[in-house]
Amino acid sequence: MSGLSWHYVFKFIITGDAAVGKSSLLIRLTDQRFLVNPDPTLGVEFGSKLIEIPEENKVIKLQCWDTAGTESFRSITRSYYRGAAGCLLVYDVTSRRSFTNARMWLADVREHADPHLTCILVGNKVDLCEAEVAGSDPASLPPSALKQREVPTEEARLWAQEEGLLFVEASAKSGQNVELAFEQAAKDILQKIRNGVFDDNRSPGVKLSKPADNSLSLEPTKAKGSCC
Ligand SMILES: Nc1nc2c(ncn2[C@@H]2O[C@H](COP(=O)(O)OP(=O)(O)OP(=O)(O)O)[C@@H](O)[C@H]2O)c(=O)[nH]1
Ligand SMILES: [Mg+2]
Repeated sequence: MSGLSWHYVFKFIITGDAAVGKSSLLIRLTDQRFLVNPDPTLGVEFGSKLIEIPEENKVIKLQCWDTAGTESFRSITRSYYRGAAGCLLVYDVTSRRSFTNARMWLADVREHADPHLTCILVGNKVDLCEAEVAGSDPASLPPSALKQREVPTEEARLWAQEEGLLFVEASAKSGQNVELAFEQAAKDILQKIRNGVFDDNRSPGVKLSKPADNSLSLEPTKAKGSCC
């Protein structure tokens, strides 16, 4: 794949309650950084990243719209859902409320985005219950360590299954499973393209990098900068 820029461009949205770590996940993906005190997103922010799917021999350009979780921006952020091929639906594993609200975010996404959109439920901030994730005996942990998690993994996995969502727990802070979350969603979209569910002529969230000579393009299309 030397010299090749990308095979497809996929539009992604990142949604969920305020402060669950949506922007942090995107910054981790694009910049491999973590900010302890990031500014809340005002409306939407944009980030872009090339990811490689070696099993498919494909390079995908992810164009990600990171939306504000704050209610007052809802009408603005909804307008960015249109045509998205992928969605990261994020909750915070230490906040049951953010998990409960994920139902509402999902309903909103389904109403405004492409009906065939691939959605991955991401339980963020697992670093806060690291000892538990590492498989320590819960009885040996201090009460403060156990109190942190409010959403059991299995409960979230079950709900994701019922709703036809992919599922992963991640940490923007440690980087655990962040790239994996985007990769899993991208792989699922590739599968849908193969099955004819997405079509780059009909689906605005999926674009083939079109070459002049009918082989894959070696020239990047004009890069989009950060926005809003
Ligand atoms: N411990 C821990 N903290 C995190 C993680 N991800 C985000 N945070 C923190 O959670 C807070 C909110 O993070 P943001 O990324 O701004 O959350 P957001 O979902 O984009 O919030 P809005 O833009 O307001 O909707 C910040 O203090 C982050 O440092 C994580 O994986 N682990
Ligand atoms: Mg944000």
